[in-house]
Amino acid sequence: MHEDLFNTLNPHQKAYINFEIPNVKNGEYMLCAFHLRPGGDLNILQAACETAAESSTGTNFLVNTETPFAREMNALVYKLDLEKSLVWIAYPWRLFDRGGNVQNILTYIVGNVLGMKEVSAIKLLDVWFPPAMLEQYDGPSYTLDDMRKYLDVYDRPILGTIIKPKMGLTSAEYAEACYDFWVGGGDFVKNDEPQANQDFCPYDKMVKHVKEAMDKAVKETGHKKVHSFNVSAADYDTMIERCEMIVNAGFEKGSYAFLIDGTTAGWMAVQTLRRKYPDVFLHFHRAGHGAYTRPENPIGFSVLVLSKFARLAGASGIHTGTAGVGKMAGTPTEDITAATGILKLVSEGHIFHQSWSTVPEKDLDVVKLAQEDEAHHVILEDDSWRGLKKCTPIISGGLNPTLLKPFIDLMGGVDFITTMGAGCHAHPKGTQAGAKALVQACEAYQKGISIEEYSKDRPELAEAIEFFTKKKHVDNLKKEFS
Ligand code: CAP
Ligand code: MG
Ligand code: MG
Ligand code: MG
Repeated sequence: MHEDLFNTLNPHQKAYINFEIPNVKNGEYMLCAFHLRPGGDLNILQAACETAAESSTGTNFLVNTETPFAREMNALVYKLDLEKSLVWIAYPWRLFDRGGNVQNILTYIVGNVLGMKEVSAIKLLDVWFPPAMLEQYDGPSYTLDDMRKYLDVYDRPILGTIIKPKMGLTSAEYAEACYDFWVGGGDFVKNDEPQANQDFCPYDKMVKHVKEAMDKAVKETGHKKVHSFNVSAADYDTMIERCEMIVNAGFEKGSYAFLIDGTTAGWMAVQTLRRKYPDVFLHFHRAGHGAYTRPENPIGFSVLVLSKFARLAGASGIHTGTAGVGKMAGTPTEDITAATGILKLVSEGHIFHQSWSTVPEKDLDVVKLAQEDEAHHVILEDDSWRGLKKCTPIISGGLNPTLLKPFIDLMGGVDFITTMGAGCHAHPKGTQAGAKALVQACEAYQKGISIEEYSKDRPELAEAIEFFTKKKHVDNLKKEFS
């Protein structure tokens, strides 16, 4: 197969290819599928082998220090689709740092190779983990199922907001906005991704005021509430200090989550939080991911790949995008594939069929597990040894109550957290009304009634429809005439 291309390979490149691996899914290999275009005067197979070399044991020349064992650790190009410019590479996962380290894997497969001259385009589209490898990684601990239990919220998305303006409120003003959202009926409030210890909103004061606001809202509504605190920081000690401040502020277990800016704070921060606080919802915000994932970006990796590694690392949830419904670039193919890929126990990726069970797929147990999972039954609560728990899609970015049903219809389910910033705080009658409009939009969905119909005697929803539809109309007009 591809004889003509194979004959162009030099001995160095030939050490990183094998179209005859008897069974790539024998458990030895983590599999990657790249969209790849060659650089310089290389052909795609030469570029693919150079990529396999640089992303495993090699460099740009065959070195005299190579040993027969080292050669066994070579990543291997094992499949090629010339038409689509796709390349499949198998990585002996013995290459990776033991002890379940995710940053080490990414340093290999989307490290130097993204900067190599031998490629002009390289995007990791999908990755496949063998069951035996999954055993070595933490996976999520505290999940959406635990949050549902704490909030007593089932059969609908968790309704959340991000406090806006993104920055600039004092801690008291910030907490006031939390209170307004919670008494308006919202479940979940997150810090925005840059919230930290700014002089006008000191961290300790923000935590204290949020606790007061939450206590007040729980008392008045009779419902539990959750706040996701951004614990990203300059260093490990400061991050832990922020976590401990929250843990010791008197919050009930389950009423707080830790948010981490995973792209800018790094995978070590993500895994540190997962290991130090397994009983806290670990909220992965992905600000900065666009540099790698935007659909039009030829170099980087897909939203699905980012999200799969977040599940492997043990994030309880990660933002997976609004599939183009909201303000961020994204498509159903990208964002819904990512969302279902990390939520379910067995799912179809862009290239690979992935089971997150550590029981071999042929085992009837997995089939039963997957069916239970589809039925949204809690199956890995006590017996997570059988697989990696669900990682929650967090759906945010330009959403508002009128867009809830359109997204649910795209997602094909309600097992996610949605956070609407402007979608609540830009409501003409303010945050509480914004929250009420979101709750009403969700009620309408659950009752199978259109929001227009349902808003007839619900002014908050009616005003949201009027305001956000008009705004969208104005935006479209601007686009037309710009
Ligand atoms: C949403 C948001 C989130 C985005 C990130 C923002 O605010 O707070 O950071 O959701 O995008 O700052 O844009 P709005 P993604 O609801 O006001 O847009 O979820 O795609 O990672
Ligand atoms: Mg396990
Ligand atoms: Mg934000
Ligand atoms: Mg069970």
